Amino acid sequence: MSTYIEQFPEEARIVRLAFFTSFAALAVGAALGLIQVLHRVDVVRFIDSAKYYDVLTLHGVLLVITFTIFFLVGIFTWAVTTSLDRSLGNIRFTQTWYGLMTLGTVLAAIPMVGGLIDSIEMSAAVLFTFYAPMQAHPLFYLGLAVFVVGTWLAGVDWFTTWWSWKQDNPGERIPLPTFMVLTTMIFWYLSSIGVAASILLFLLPWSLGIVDQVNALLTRTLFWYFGHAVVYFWLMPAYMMWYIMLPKISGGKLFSDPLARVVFVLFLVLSTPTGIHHQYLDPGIAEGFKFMAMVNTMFLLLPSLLTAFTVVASMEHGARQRGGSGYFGWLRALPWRDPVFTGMALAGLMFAAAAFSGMVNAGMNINYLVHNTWWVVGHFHLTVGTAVALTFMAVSYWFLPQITGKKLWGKSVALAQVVLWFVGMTFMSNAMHRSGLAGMPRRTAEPQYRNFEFEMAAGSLGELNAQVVLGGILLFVSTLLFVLVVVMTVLGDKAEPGTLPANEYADTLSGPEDSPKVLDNLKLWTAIAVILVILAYALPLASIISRGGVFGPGVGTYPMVVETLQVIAQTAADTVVGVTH
Ligand code: HAS
Ligand code: CU
Repeated sequence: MSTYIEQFPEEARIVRLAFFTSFAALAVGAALGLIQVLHRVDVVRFIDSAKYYDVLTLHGVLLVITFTIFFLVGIFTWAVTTSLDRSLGNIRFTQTWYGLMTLGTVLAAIPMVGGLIDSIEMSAAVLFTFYAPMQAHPLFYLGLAVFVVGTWLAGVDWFTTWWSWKQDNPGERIPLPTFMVLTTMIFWYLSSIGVAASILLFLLPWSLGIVDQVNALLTRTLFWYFGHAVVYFWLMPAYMMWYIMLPKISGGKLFSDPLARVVFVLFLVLSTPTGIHHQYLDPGIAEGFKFMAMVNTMFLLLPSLLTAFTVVASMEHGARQRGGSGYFGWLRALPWRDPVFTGMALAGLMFAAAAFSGMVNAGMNINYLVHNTWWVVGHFHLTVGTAVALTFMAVSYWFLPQITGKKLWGKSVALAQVVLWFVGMTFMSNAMHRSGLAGMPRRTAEPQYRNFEFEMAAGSLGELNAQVVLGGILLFVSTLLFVLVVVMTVLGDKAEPGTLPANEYADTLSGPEDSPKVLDNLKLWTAIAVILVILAYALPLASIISRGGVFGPGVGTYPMVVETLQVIAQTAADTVVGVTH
C-alpha cells in the first residue's frame, strides 16, 4: 500500500522531470494562445501581424508536441513499471531518452524563439504542420528529429522491460496498462517513420541547401501519414487513464478488460492508413485514394464508440457501488467534488462533442465546407485541447502526490480549474465552429478581408468574437490555477508515511481471463497494420512521386546522392592517379 515514489524512486524522478517539462510548455503555450486570440479578433495586439506565424508555431509545437508527449512518456513509464511491478532495465538508458527529448526540444525552440527577436537571423514560422513549401531553420528540423528518436528509445525501454518480465512470467497475459503502452508504441513507430523520412530525406537537406527543392505534396503526404496517427498518440494515454483510473475513482471496476484490448488493437491497426483525410482538398491525389482514407476513418470511429460504452458503463458501476440508482439518477452519486474525477468526466463529455465535428471533417464532401476554416481549430481544441489536455491536468492531481510524496495543495482550486477549462472551452470552441461555418479562415492574423462581410446563419460576428475572447481568457486563468496547484504542491512538506493514497489502478469486472489469447499476439496485429498501411499508401505515394518527382518536377531521383557519389568517385580516382604517379 505505498505510493509510486516509494516503490520506484528512480522512475518517479523521470516521471517528475517529464511532467514538469510538459507543464512548462503548457504554461508558455497557453499564454501565446491568449495573445493570438486577442490579436485575431483585434481586441489588443501585442505583436505585429507579421510575427503571427512565429507565435502560432510556438503555440502549436509547445502544446501539441512538447506538453502532450512529455506528459505521456511520464504516464507510460508509470504504467509499465506499476503494472509489471518491475523497475525499468537501466535507469541510465531512461535518462538518455529523456535527455534526447529535452535536447531536441531546446534545438527546435532556438529558431522558433529566434523568429520573435528581430536581431536574430533565424526563424521557424512553419506551424506545427511543418511541411513544404514553408521552410524553417535547419535547427528546427534537427531538433524534431532528435526528439522523435528520444521517443523511439523510450519505447525500447518499455518493450525491453516487458520482455524481461515475460521471461520471468511465461504464458501470463500482458497486464492491461502495459498492453496499452505497447500497442500505442507500435503504431507510433509505424507512423513516425513517415515524419522521420520527411525530415531526414527532404526538409533538413533542403533547409541546409544540399538540395534546391522538394516535392511539396510528397512532404505534405508524409506529414499527414504521421499527422493523423499522432492524434491517437496523444489520445491513447488519456484513454488509458479513462480505462484504468476513472472506474476506480468513480468507486467501481473496469467493465471489460477484453473490450479495452480490442479497442487498443483497433487503434494499432487503423490509426495510420487514414492520414489522407487531412488532404481531401489537395490536388494531385486521386479521389479514389481519398475515398479509401474516408472509409478507414469511419471504421476508426468504432474503437472510440466502444470506449464511450465501456467507460460510461464502468462509471455507472462505480456510481451504483456508491449507492446511486435510477436510469440517470446514478450520475448524482459520482464523486463530483474530486477534481481528478470531474476533470476526466468533463473531458469525456467534450470528446463526445468533438466526435460530431470529427465526423463532419471526415466526410469527404462536407469537409469542403469546413476545411481551412476556424471550424477545424474548434475541433482540435475539443480533442487534443480538452479530451487530452483536461484529462492530463486532472490526472496530474492524482499523480502529483504519487511522484512527489506530498499532499495535493488546494483541492478546491483544482476543482475550479477543471470546471473553468470546460466552461472556457465551451465558449471558445463553439464559437470557433460556428465562425468556421460562416467561412472564417484559420491560420491568419487578419481574418477580416476588406469589403467582405461574414454572413451568419444565427447571431453575429461580434457575438462570436466576444465568446472566443471570453473563452480564451477563462482558459488562460484555468492554466494559471493549474500551475499554482502544481507549484504549491511541490513547495509543500513531505506527507507522513501512509497518509497518501496507494499507487493502484482499477480492477476489472470481466478480466483478462475472458479475453481471447489472440488479442495479445502483437506480431499478428503489427503485420496487419503494416499491410493496411501499404494498401492505403503505396499507390498514392507512387503516383505522387511518378508525377511530381522525388524532389519536385524535373529533378531526378536522389540528385544529391548521385552527385555526391560522382564527386567522391572523381576524388578517389584523382587520388589514386596521384598516388600511382
Ligand atoms: Fe481530428 C483535423 C477527423 C479525433 C486532432 N484533428 C484535426 C486536427 C487536429 C485533430 C489537431 O477527417 C487539425 C490538424 C491541422 O492542423 O490541420 N478527428 C477526426 C475523427 C476523429 C478525430 C473522425 N482529432 C481527433 C482526436 C484528436 C484530433 C482524438 C487529437 C487528440 N480531424 C478529423 C479530420 C480532420 C481533423 C477529417 C481534417 C479536417 C480538415 O479539413 O483539415 C475521431 O477519432 C473521433 C471519434 C470520437 C468519438 C467519441 C467517443 C466518445 C467518448 C466519450 C465518452 C464519455 C465519457 C464521459 C468518458 C466517436 C469516448 C462520460 C461522462 C459522463 C458524465 C457520463
Ligand atoms: Cu486526422
